[in-house]
Amino acid sequence: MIRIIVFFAFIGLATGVWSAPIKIITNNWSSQIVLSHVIGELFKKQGYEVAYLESSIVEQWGALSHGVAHVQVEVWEGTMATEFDRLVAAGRVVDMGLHDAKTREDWWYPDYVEAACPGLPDWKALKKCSSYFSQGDSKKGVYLSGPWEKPDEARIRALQIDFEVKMLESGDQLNKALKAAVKTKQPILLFNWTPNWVDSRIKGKFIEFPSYKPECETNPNWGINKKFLYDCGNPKGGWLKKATWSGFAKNWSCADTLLRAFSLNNQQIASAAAFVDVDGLSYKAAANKWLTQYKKVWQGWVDESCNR
Ligand code: TMO
Repeated sequence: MIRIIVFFAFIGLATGVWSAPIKIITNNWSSQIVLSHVIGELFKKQGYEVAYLESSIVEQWGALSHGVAHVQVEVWEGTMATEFDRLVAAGRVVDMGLHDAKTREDWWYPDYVEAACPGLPDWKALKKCSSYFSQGDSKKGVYLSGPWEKPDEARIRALQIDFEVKMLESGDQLNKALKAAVKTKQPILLFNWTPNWVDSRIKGKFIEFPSYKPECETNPNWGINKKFLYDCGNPKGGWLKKATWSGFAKNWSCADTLLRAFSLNNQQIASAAAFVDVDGLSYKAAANKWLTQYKKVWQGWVDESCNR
């Protein structure tokens, strides 16, 4: 019996089949989850075992730093740069390079609201028409955020606009709120990002806050409010990167090479989101559809000597 176990253990080691699974982080918006499954399927083609670990973007950094999780396919500048840069500098997390995509994450509205709030997309228009975005008895405007934005309350305070934040739990909840509002042309101001399914489906704009500078978040004296931080928007034309645990390359070298080559443009990421948020596919089915549609793209990343 022991001999048989030792024999199979040896086969397992020799083929890599029994090595530890690569743990891929899944967050709470569609493109990230679909693309996690896309890279997972490609790792499997290399003979690796794959597991998925659901995490918030706050908690993922601890998991990546300690090797509890190993891969993050979408690190967005607007919401994640601070922690990412700090951990890369400390050698805890590896910067696996850029996607081609240029990103933006910020307050956003569908174009029909402009009729009731002249001056948009300039943020100063929000000073005059906050009540248009109110709900119930309150006169305060309501801004719907997801669980990722920078401190919105701090921005509201610094820019002195009469808004309150209603935080939803996921991209899916934001999508539902947006789709419902658009159907009946209700006022809505919410967190959105690009690339996303919204890009090709709903005409709208980001609010133009004062331009982002890193000092806006570190030096209260910077910007139009001399007392408070966050008197600016998120970056425009932001970067999108991939990240791994520091031990990744040593343990899974073919996967490391593949992930470095994995680079998507805006359209490729937006369609990953649309397969779920517009077409209603499951994340897994969306990943399979994506792999079929973009076969030429991903075949270019695959080192044939790594495939089994
Ligand atoms: C992190 N996100 C893409 C939802 O802004």
